[in-house]
Amino acid sequence: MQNLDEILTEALNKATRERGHINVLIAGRSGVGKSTLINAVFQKNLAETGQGRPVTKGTREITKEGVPITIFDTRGLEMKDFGSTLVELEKVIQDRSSDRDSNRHIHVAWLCIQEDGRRVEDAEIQLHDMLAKHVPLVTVITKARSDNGFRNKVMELLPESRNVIRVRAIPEELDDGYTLKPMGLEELIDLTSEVIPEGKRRALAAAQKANLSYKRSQAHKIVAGSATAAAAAGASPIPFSDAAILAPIQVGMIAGITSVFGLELSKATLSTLVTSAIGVGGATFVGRTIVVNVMKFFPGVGTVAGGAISGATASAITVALGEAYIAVLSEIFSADPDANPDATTIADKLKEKMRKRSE
Ligand SMILES: Nc1nc2c(ncn2[C@@H]2O[C@H](COP(=O)(O)OP(=O)(O)OP(=O)(O)O)[C@@H](O)[C@H]2O)c(=O)[nH]1
Ligand SMILES: [Mg+2]
Repeated sequence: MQNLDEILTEALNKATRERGHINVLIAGRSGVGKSTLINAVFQKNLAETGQGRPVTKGTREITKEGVPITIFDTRGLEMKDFGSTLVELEKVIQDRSSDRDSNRHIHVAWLCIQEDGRRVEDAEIQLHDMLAKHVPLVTVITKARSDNGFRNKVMELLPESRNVIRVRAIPEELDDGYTLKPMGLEELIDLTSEVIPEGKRRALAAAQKANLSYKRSQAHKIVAGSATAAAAAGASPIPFSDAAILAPIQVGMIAGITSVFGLELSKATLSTLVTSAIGVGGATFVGRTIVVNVMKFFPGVGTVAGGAISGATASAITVALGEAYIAVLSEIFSADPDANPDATTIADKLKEKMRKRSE
């Protein structure tokens, strides 16, 4: 029989492994808005507050503890020795893509060109040619205001782009008092998701803050997977005394959802969620207590028929728990994409949400 610590450790390891780490290369001339875009799209003002480390003369690698992304911020396109920069960069990309650990590959590149100049330079075309040879390339037209056919021109000149997206990373105030709202950021995440390996989507969901629906859709996939696992566990009805076998599935699901929403994946966080939201007291029969308490929260959802839990019930209570948790996190992050809620706050809201659902 597993104790709580073992259940939590297993759930955390699985969630961390399945989330993985994504590497995004963001290239463009100085001043096109790369740092602004990074801060608008990813968590925690990565471009300003992240740890930067030079990789080549023109490229630095930015990371931040707890955010499963590494950004390769590439500039120097306007330098005279751009040719050697390009060779150096290509070598970095090739070395990484031959690494056996897929968490080290560069998974996608964003080539940023600003709309203002309405020009695509030679250096940008060369960079496009080189990048597209090795990684999926998305071209980003930054500081978008009025297209006037520029996007078509870009598609013509940079034909290997998997997509060309116009974005405005920050609001722009016009002289007459109008303000243009940010645009294109959600779409940039959706289109990026389409070109990266499926195994990197959870890391993308976790690292970004611009697209809440994307986090939700990744979380729903986790719920669906857990529901299937729970149904399989109950394929021959689970005697009530063995309900504990569902606990790792449900705690694993909570850990997975926590991870795609970009919250800290620590034992302390997960432990607070499980103990205070679901209510787990003593150390004996923890697994069963978790499942029994979840069932108590959703009395209408499934029943213990003849002293056993059917596959349908096991799956239904798992879905109810997962959906309640997604709803709580969605509310928190739609109120504030930069929210940094502590585990106790989340646990209280989850308990409240489950109470409401059970009424
Ligand atoms: N209006 C408007 N201004 C923007 C936008 N994105 C960036 N800027 C401005 O453009 C300037 C340059 O932006 P950065 O993000 O520093 O550009 P960068 O590409 O990181 O520049 P380097 O780090 O020098 O390579 C800043 O003044 C930004 O505020 C945008 O979407 N709209
Ligand atoms: Mg910058």
